[in-house]
Amino acid sequence: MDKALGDDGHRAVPPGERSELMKRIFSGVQPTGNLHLGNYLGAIRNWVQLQSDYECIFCIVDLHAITLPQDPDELRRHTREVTAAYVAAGIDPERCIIFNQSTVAGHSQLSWLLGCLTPLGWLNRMTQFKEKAGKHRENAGLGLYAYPVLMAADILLYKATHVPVGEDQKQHLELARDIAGAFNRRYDLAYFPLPEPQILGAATRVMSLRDGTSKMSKSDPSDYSRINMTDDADTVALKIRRAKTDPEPIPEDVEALEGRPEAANLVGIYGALANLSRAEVCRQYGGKGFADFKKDLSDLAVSVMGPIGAEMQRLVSEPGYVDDILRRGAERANEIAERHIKEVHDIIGLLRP
Ligand code: AQP
Repeated sequence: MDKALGDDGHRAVPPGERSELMKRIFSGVQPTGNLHLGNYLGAIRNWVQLQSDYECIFCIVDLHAITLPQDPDELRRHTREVTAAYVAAGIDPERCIIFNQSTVAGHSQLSWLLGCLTPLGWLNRMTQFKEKAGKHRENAGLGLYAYPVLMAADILLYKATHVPVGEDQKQHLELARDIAGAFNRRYDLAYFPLPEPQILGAATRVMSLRDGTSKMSKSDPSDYSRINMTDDADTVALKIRRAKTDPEPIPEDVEALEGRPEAANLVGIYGALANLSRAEVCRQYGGKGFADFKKDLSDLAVSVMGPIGAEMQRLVSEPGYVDDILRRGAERANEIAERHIKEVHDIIGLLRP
């Protein structure tokens, strides 16, 4: 094979770029309020572990948030709150780049460029659009429909190689890979790495406390469906006490959780918080009723989430400190983004006179 060609037969990137392609993480959370245990266990907690092995870029994806209507003051407040959650959970703003998406123009720029080569058929397959647009599809905004292209741009703008997300984002990640491949093929270059999803940890899909068949979500109208990262100890205990279960005790054999979505969810949450497998939790609590188990679960949830929630509240009360983190993060992100946007313009043939 021609040395200038990559493994997939396309022209390889210059050697100087290689080191930059090695191990870079990009991920984000929408500042849409009600940050919950699912966001923590499925995403943020895993990022804390990754920061020592990867160059990490963690974004507060405010442009994604506005694909649905947001109150401007609430949007600003939630943007600071997500930033505070990252830092309170243990993400080091010196080591990692933390910024909000709208402060780096490259996200919107690359989104347009990638949108021009994304077939509508690929977007029509996205299940999250169907869920969020609901029955009134014709009234849904173009932004909501094009959301996965912006997400591909978020990742590819930094040539991120790995993307740690919860299971619900898997389909969007696959699309990002397809879009990267389409760009590389169109210009016969191995320019964008194909980003690898990292669906990590024991709680890749935490379910609602009210319905074990739907995921815990910020937008669920019932606050009893989720444990918010800022809930106090009494609220956590109340929500867990009221969490839906079934009349059967916890089984000794984990297989017997099959067909018991609410029981499986609570056992899963306990395991994720205690760093135990579901089988280990079943062995420990097998035969016991949910009343005792729920008491232990709330104590555990409060002991893990309480200090993080308290630190979040403390940081949010210091908006100057949070804004400094975002400002510095935006400068660092822009350095990478502007370089890559220039390269992409050159590849496409957009003249920069
Ligand atoms: N229930 C969940 N279990 C595990 N991981 C989850 N994530 C979200 N919900 C769960 C992961 O959290 C990260 C940030 O998610 P997001 O804010 O970008 O949006 P989302 O996936 O749409 O999350 P929500 O909370 O359900 O918001 P709404 O209600 O607005 O849709 C992602 O890595 C996600 O996988």
